[in-house]
Amino acid sequence: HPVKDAVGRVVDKVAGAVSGESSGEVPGKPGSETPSLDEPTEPRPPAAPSPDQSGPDSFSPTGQPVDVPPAARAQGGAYLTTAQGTRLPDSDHSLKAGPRGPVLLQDHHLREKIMHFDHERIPERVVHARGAAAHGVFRAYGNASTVTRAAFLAEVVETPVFVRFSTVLGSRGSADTVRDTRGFATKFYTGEGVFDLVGNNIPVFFIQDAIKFPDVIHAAKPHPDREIPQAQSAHDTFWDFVSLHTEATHHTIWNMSDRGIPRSYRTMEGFGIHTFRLVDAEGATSLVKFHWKPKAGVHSLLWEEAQLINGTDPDFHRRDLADAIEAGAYPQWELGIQVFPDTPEQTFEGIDLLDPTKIVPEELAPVQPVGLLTLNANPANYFAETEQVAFHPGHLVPGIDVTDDPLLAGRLFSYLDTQLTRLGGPNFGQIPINRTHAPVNDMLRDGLHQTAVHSGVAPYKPNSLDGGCPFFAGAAEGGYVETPVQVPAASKVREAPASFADHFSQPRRFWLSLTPIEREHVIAAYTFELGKVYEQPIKERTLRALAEIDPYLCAQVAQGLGLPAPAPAGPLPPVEPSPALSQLGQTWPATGRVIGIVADEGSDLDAVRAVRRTILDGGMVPLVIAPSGGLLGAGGDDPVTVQRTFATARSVEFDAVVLAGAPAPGKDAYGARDAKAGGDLSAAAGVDPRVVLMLGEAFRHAKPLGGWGDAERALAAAGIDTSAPGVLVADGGEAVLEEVVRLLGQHRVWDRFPAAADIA
Ligand code: HDE
Repeated sequence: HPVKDAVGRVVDKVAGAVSGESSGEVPGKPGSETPSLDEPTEPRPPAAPSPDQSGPDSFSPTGQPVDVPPAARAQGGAYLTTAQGTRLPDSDHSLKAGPRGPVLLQDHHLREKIMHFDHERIPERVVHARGAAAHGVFRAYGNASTVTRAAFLAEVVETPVFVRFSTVLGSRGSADTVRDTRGFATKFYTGEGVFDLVGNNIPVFFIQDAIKFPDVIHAAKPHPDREIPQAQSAHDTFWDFVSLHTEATHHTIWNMSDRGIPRSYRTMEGFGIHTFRLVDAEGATSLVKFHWKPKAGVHSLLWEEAQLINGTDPDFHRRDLADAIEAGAYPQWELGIQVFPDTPEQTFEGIDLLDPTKIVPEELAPVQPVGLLTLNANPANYFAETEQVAFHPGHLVPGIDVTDDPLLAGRLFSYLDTQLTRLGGPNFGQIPINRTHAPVNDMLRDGLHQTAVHSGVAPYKPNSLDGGCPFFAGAAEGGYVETPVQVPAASKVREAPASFADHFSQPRRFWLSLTPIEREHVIAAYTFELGKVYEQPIKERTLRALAEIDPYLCAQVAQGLGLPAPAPAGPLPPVEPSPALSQLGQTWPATGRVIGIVADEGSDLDAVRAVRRTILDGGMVPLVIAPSGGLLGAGGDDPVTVQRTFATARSVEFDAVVLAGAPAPGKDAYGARDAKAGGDLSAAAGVDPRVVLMLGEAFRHAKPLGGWGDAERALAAAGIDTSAPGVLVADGGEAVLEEVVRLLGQHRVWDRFPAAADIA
């Protein structure tokens, strides 16, 4: 029920939300109790002409309705028209002087159609070009009222949001699972104006001053001569820059860790990076850092998986986000803040809060939850929403202010500026996805793509002709009043503060906080990336930086490169690890994880149905994989829809794989009959080789595996010992599933890795 607050904003009061706590319940969408990813096996009849002549309804690929607000509908009327609404009898043939004659210049429809098509593309983002987005809702717990007057945080209200995730380096059509930083940008449509939290999945940045941004991006983007490599940092110019510019060391080690290859956008943390200044209702200020904590846990891919996915499904993260939302497994994050006193030094425990290459360990300043984000709807149109959304760190609301972080200062200029090129003029705020939900009463006028028809004759202040309107709002009327922060008397200089000179103690802390398995991944990543570098001096310089982080890390990478390991310049500083930086060792819900069920006509279909239902009820996504598409048990009352075939499935799509065995052992299993019939595949021990490949990969990637019936035969064909960790063959599907779900809580069966024994 919309409720208006004191300043007339429409806000939704949330019943029962508890300060500082999440209820765990997902705001429901109608009919979501039976989510299904079944693809239609029967052709759908064409849509009947709509009597009200409205545009077609939007459907997802699995036939679920997509909500487009009526006001945003671009189509109306039953007939094809020109852009001017003139009905058309034909759109397949140009107007010609006779069927074989020349095309006539007077063909206005041809001219309009081709003209519009010629201009369909807009410049892609200069960074973060590749992205995927979703709509959702942010529900504040209200406890942040102690530090901010921003109503969307300080009151128990729901605020609509639009979130865009992205990679940084690749072009718009590049693959999703490259090693890169991920963007995590949230637009809050609050009653007091738009607030954008434009963050990343890594809490530090490559540079401390915005003036270096063109340098780091030019170095990281493909080489200017051949424009390769696409979407990756494994090349000379990147390592040249970061090895010369050692303030990038901290961000780089995060990139080389598992954080650089997230399992899913749903399993990423997000960070505002910069320190912001919050202002409460009395005007008291605090310094804060923003954190997004995924309810599904923080999980990553393995490097081999990431590489396979880039080929088999370059849209992996985009598809994963959309599928999860469509299945009703709504991704959720808690927004948390680390709060520091706003002292003149702007440091905390000796850490400079204005240095965006530094974190404050959570053990020193706990992350306090202040609200819950739920993504519950996919965009209806990629271009209109995901491509045209324009974020800006300067979109602020009363109660949230910026600090003098020199990186943030440059961003406050850049994000408006870039939209002029990308969206073609200063009126991009009028594009539906960018429109604020608060009333707008500005004095900005005209410009390219102006869609508003402004009334009044006096778009200036002071005026008497429009009655002096509109009026200024002070703090009492909800105005954005800048915090009167003292600026120290100083001379103009092009210099960084002395505290910005420490480039290695924090990367060292990060390294020391990782478990042995995670450290092995970091070593492998540096060795891979530097192995792709041609220039020897760049590798040597990077090894010198690694020596300042840790001698073991440096020695291992040096060995992989076949180079001597340098010694650090001096004794390494003592640093305390921060266990919160490790992704391992915690247990998470299995919600939203994808479980492949390998089945064929010989399988016990009752068991398949039951397991599928249990997976769905647990908020996970089951995908039935069979030799060919269509239905299993098509002749029976309750056939099972096949969602992946042996030709389209690859292990990397699944978090776990279970084998729905035949009740009676001894028959050919999992499509081997079909494979033999096809004559071009050799079936090992009566098991389709594609199943053997899937099981082998899933085992190598430490995924839970299980099965019932004669499943053991397929595992044996893949050379998998059923007594290995995380492999379970039982009598029935339910017991297997229980164990698989338990194992998914730790994401992978880490015991399968040699270093696992060392994990505390
Ligand atoms: Fe950005 N960044 N950035 N950035 N950034 C852009 O804005 C820029 C930085 C981030 O999904 C651009 O609309 C400068 C830090 C995200 O649409 C551009 C500097 C962080 C996105 C721009 C930074 C980010 C962008 C390109 C150095 C994490 C994607 C298109 C001072 C806190 C937003 C656009 C989306 C996008 C400039 C550094 C995050 C050119 C100059 C630090 C998530 O304005």
